[in-house]
Amino acid sequence: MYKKILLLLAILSFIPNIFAADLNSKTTQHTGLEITSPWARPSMSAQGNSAAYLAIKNNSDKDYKLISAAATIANNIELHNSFVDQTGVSRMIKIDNIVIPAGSTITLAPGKMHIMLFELQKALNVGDKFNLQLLFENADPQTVEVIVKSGN
Ligand SMILES: [Cu+2]
Repeated sequence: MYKKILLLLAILSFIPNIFAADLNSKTTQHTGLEITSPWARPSMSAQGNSAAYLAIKNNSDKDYKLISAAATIANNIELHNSFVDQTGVSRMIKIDNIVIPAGSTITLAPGKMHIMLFELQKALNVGDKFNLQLLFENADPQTVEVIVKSGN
């Protein structure tokens, strides 16, 4: 009986580690920035473009500003916002930064703000992963692993 309980406790003590590994999210304790669910669209070809999406949660009482992103898989990366023009055509525009206000979450998503990946070094296929570094004006850079998938 005791052996069974001990075994159960041993198994339970592993569970939080398993979940932590699966969460695919990163928190920097001292800044309180938490980046979740980074993903990118597949590209049509190498030299093509893609866009990366993720959510940034600011658990702190201070505003943070995302100023750029970097990845070895793309020669040129810009922060973009999407909008629909007067004729109903979807367009996107380069933006200088993305503010993540204290205590709130900013979600980069299709049709909204995104991280534009220009001039890819290699084609991005569903299931591929790459590292993306996020650079903040007032916080340490954070690197997240982005998974390539199709979706909205
Ligand atoms: Cu764009």
